Amino acid sequence: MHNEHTNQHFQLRIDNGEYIEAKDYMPDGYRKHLIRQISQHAHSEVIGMQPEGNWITRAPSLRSKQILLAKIQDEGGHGLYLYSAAETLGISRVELIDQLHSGKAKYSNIFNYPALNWADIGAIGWLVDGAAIVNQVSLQRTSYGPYSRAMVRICKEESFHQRQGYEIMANMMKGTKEQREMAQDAMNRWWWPALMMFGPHDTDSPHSSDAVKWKIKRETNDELRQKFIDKTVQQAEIIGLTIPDKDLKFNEKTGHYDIGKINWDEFHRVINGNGPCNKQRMEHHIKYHNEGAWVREAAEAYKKKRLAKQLEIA
Ligand code: BYC
Repeated sequence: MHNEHTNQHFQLRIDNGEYIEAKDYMPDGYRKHLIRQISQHAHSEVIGMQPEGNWITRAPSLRSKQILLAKIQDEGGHGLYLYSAAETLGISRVELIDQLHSGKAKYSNIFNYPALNWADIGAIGWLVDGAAIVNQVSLQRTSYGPYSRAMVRICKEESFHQRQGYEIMANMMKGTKEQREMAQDAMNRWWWPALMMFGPHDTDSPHSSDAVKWKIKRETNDELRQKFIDKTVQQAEIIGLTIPDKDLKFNEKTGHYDIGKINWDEFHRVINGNGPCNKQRMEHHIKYHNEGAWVREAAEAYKKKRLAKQLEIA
């Protein structure tokens, strides 16, 4: 009875557009959904550093190297804001990383594809960050305060990332025949996985109905995917790239672009551990996590020492 009453009050607060803070009452399901989503988002930011990190030493100019470095550093920072937001819900960083390493926690499908050449760095910035920002702009108004505030900061940096990628693609499309072919090839490989980033169709998305009721999601997977498609088709046209979808068509009635069928078998294969790079991504993360153990131990020892000193002074 007591819980029913508090759940009703919680829902009223959500319906009134209030933000929920860490110490406020929240139903278990709300807390669990947030821990799952925020931690998966954090893991995606950090794992997402790998395909791009591979190209820092091979960037074609000092300018592009500096920009790529800054972008990848931002992503590490986004991971930190998000891990911190997840920790406010009562889970530790150690548990979150364990869930990643054991395969219990997912990360975005997109980072299980390889970045084969410089055009892929353009496609990642333009399409992957472009898809991410459409989702994240919407999440700025998510109902959990710490997640929402992390998103506001992340979005400011993310829009620069999208432009970094679009600039690379636009420059390649102004280049030689080979460069234009490279850009189109990257577009062909990244387009469909980028559309999958928004998750399954609304009718097949088990978590969506609670997420919408609790205003964790302010727009659904399909609504956000459509926004991304409408925006990106026009950007592709401007620089002369072709969207690799023979069924793509502007629908006069709806005012949106219709697309062909997404390969959901591929999506499920990839998010369940069997994409082209899943094994490599996880091995890399585990290796460097283990090699960094001494840094965590040193930080912990320093914290204890400072605490002891403070107690001594007090
Ligand atoms: N990849 O019921 P659904 C970035 C899973 S990184 C993998 O719709 P939900 C960047 C889903 O987890 C951007 N798994 O779930 C970084 C669930 O499985 P579980 C990352 C996916 O949570 C570096 C199942 O499918 N952005 O910006 O309501 C460089 C059913 O799905 C995916 C975020 O994480 C996927 N794409 O909705 C460049 C945004 N989609 O957990 C860029 C925050 C679905 O039951 N997250 N699944 O085992 C969200 O908005 C939501 O979690 C999603 C999915 C829309 C992704």
